[in-house]
Parts: sequence; structure tokens; C-alpha cells
Amino acid sequence: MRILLVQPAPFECGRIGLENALWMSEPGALTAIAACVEGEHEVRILDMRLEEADALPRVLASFRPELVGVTCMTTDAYQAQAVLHCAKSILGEQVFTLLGGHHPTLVPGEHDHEYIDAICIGEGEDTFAELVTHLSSGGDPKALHAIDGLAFRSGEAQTLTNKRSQARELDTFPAPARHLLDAYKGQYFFASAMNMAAIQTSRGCAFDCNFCAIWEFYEKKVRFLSSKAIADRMEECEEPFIFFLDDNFLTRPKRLEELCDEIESRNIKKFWMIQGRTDFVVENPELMKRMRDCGLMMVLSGFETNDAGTLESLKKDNTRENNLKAAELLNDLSIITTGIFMAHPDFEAQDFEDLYEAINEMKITIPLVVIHMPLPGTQSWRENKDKLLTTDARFFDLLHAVVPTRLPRREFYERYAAWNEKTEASIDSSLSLRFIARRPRLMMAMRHGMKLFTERREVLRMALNDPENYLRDEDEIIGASQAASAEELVEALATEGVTA
Ligand code: B12
Ligand code: SF4
Repeated sequence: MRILLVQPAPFECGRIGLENALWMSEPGALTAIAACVEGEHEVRILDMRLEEADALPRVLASFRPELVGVTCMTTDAYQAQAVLHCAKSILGEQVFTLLGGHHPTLVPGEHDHEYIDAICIGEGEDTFAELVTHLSSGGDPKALHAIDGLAFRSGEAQTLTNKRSQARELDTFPAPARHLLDAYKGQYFFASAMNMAAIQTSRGCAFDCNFCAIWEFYEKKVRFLSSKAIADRMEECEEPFIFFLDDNFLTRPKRLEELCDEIESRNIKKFWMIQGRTDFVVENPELMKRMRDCGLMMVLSGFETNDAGTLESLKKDNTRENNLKAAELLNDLSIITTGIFMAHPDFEAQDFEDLYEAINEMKITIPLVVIHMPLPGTQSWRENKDKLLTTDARFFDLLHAVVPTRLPRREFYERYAAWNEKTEASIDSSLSLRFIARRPRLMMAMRHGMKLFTERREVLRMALNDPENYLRDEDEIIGASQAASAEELVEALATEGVTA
């Protein structure tokens, strides 16, 4: 069977958005599912973020896939639908169209369209492999009841099959088919860490923050790849930098000690980046130091706020003191800190100032201030559903206020858009000469990406710093979605992609 897997481009490339400027990650979902069918079928991956706009119709016409699969988080919803719409328009009923990822899993009803044949709910490997076997052996594309983990159209209604079990050990999945991304080699990055690979070493999270759906997506279970398998995958990467995709890498100290053992005994010389919590950093300073010596170069943490009460209301189960101590410890170790903070729609003018001041005091290397929002599928979504000003997926990028703001809208965005400028001191004080002197090998490895990152960052800042951009998005997009039905909008986007 000929299979095309597509990573959609973000909506209106170059508009406000961190994607493409700060962090361009390999499409990990697509390499993971491709690996499960690749030996027996011809699989290609198209990363639309790195292609010309007309690549999709060209590849559809030349490769003539029998199955097109697209991955989709919330902000990708329209573009992902547009890809499948385009596939059906060009190839008609010969092609089976499939959607997967966080957004369709959490709200499958939003993707119930005649041009989408099925939706993969939850973890994709086994569902995808069984579906491909069914279709390639002549199975009826409309009779999918026997395959767990699907939503598909039967008649007018969407039918859900049995839940797919998420009990399989991660070591038993095949290693992601990363070679299918050879055409894009060298183009994935985080900040100035150019040429970056991605490895997922765990799935799920043991915490239950109310603004995050990870623990719900993985049904409150956490599974881990063994240290040996992680080290095998690290050795297979040609790239100097690796991003561990786990939402919460910093857990189970014993597992991380074992990983360090593997890295040391195999003499693996890679720089790696992780996402993890500040409480773990504070509780395990020696382990953090050991990981630094094994290549850990950056920790991305959700600091979320400078206020203890807000941490509690987010159900973060962490403290302000841990945030402060972790920032200090990481700076002392010369590990880059990327800190995510939330501006809340009910912020007063002084709250913005206090947040920016707290970030500067913490000396975060890469501060990111996002707007708190209820993402679909989260507890916060269920609690705030009635307050939503829009359900248009494009606004759920953490850069727009989707519930009413306490300050007048314009003033809210003016104060929010100032974050970049107002936290400049944080970056300067974190990247001290001492930091640079202590990590010469890392500085050498990043020097190629430095110039590119500076350029990209400048473009991003111009977009982020202008409050008019946020207001214009609201006027244009909400205006457009009120004028056109969702179907018309998707059709318009698909046409744009084809003719641009
Ligand atoms: C890397 C990453 C990014 C990258 C790019 C993602 C990409 N597609 O390449 C960047 C940095 C750009 C990004 C940005 C954002 N991200 Co992000 N990101 C991730 C992260 C850390 C890893 C993604 C990954 O590769 N996972 C590994 C693969 C194997 O897992 P998977 O994607 O879940 O895929 C499995 C299944 O979902 C399924 N599946 C997925 N797709 C498909 C397709 C088919 C056809 C099939 C059959 C199955 C299938 O099968 C796969 C294997 O089991 C995830 C967290 C996570 N745990 O996944 C968050 C995550 C996807 N991001 C999230 C969010 C909220 C965002 C942002 C909005 C905000 C932010 N955090 O900055 C922005 C939005 C950007 C925008 N456009 O405005 C949320 C999404 C929630 C949602 N409702 O969609 C996640 C889940 C994090 C979280 N804790 O909630 N992100
Ligand atoms: S925000 Fe982080 S700690 Fe909280 S549930 Fe999500 S992944 Fe876990």
C-alpha cells in the first residue's frame, strides 16, 4: 500500500506563533506510526512546515497514495482538515483519509466530516498497523468495527470502536522510522541548537494539572523506555542535539541514573534538552549535575506563575520556592533554563509588572510568557466552557485570550505584548560570561545556529511585540468564521494551499 503521512504547516505561517521560530521539532508521531508498517508498505512523510505550499497536491498527484494520514494538535485543526480535504478532492474515493493526534483524540466530534474516513483515538501504533493490514488486504473501508481505537463514519453518524488499550511496554514498539525524514535533515532545531533529533522516552505524567491534558490522554498511566533503548536511539542519531519529547522527563531518579550510566559507558557525546518540573530539580541537585556532565544542556519547565495561590489553583502541586531555587540551581550548573509563564485573562496592570519583575529576578535564559487558556480536553476547559469567546481552534495557541479579560482588550494585549522587552534583563543576566566559559564545547556546537536564531528571533519579536497583531487576529478570524461556515473555511484554506 502507498501511504503518505503529513505534518501540517501552522495556520498562516509567519503570523504570531512560536512555531518555526523557536522550536521546530521532528514530526515524532509520524515516524512512530510509520515504523509499524514500513517494511511491508511504501511510506513517505511530508513535512509541510518545510515544503513549498504546492508540495501537497504535487505529491498527491505523483505518488498517488492509497492512504493519507495527518497528525493534529489543536492549533493545527484547520490545516490538518485542509490536507485531508485536498487529498479527497484530488484522489477521490481511492484514498483513505485518516486523522490522529491530541486534538482529534480529545474532541473527535469536531472532525466529523465526509472527507475524513477515520480518526485514530489515542496512541497510534497498533491502531494504525491494524487499519493498514485491514485496508491492504481488501477489507471494507467502511467496516472498521473490529479495530480498536477508531472513530469512523458509518452512515450519517460517527461510530466509536472499542477503546485501544495503552498497556504495551514502550520497548516493544519499533524505533521511529526517522530515516523517512532524510529529506529534511538538518532543519529541525530548538533556538540555536540546529540539527536536532527528537526521542520520546516516556508517555504520560503522574501529575494532574488542570490546564494540561497529557495525563488524561494517557489515562493517568506513565510508561518508560528502558535506559538501554534510549541510549541505543541516541547512538543512532547523527545529529549533535537531541530533544527528549517527554512532557515530564524529570521523574524516577533511578531511571535517570541508569541513563547516565549508559551514556558514560558508551561515551555518547550528545547535547540534550528536556522538559521537567522544578521540584525534581531542587530535590535532585547531584543528579542534575551528573546529567549536565552527560550532555544535558537545557531544561524547559512550566514555572507558570510568580504567585503561590495561582500555582495552587492550577493544581500544579509545586511551590514558588521550588521555582526560585530551581532557576538558581540550573544557572549555577550552566544549564539553559526555558521557563514558561502564564499571563491570566483576569490580570490587572500591576500583575503583568510583577510577573515580568519576577522573571528578571529568576534570570531565566529563555523566558516565554503565554496566555492561560482552557485547552480542549482539560479540566480547565470543562470548567470554563461557558465563558469561551470562541471555539475556533486557531486561537488555542496560548497567545490569545479566549475568555473575557478583566482589563479592556486593547490594554490587556498592550501589557501582554510587552513581555519580550520587559524580560530582556533575564536573558542577559542568565547568559553570563561565566556560563559561556563553563560550557565551551556547547558554545562551539551552537555557534552555527546562533546567527540563524538571532534572525528568526528578531522576526518573532516584531510579531509578538505588536499588540495590533493580536487584535487583528481576533477581528479577522472571528469575523471570518462568523461569515463563513466551517466547511467553507476549510475549503478556502485547501484552495489557498493548492494555488499559492
Ligand atoms: C514537539 C511538540 C511541539 C512542537 C511541534 C509538534 C509537531 N507536530 O511536530 C512545537 C514546539 C511547534 C509545539 C507547539 C505547541 N504545542 Co506542542 N508538543 C510537542 C510535544 C512535546 C511532542 C510531540 C511529539 O512529537 N510527540 C511524540 C509522538 C509519538 O506522540 P503523539 O504526537 O501524541 O503521537 C501519538 C498519538 O497521538 C497518535 N497520533 C498522532 N498523530 C497521528 C496521526 C495518525 C495518522 C495516527 C494514526 C496516529 C497519530 O499516534 C502517535 C504514536 O502513538 C507534545 C507533547 C507530547 N507528549 O506529545 C506537545 C503538545 C502536542 N503540544 C501542545 C501544545 C498545547 C502546544 C502549543 C499550543 C503551546 C505550546 N506548548 O507552546 C504550541 C502550538 C503551536 C502553534 N501552532 O501555535 C499540547 C497539545 C494539546 C492539544 N490539545 O492539542 C501537547 C500535547 C503538550 C501538552 N502537555 O499538552 N509543540
Ligand atoms: S503540566 Fe507538566 S506536570 Fe502538569 S500534568 Fe502536564 S505534563 Fe504533568
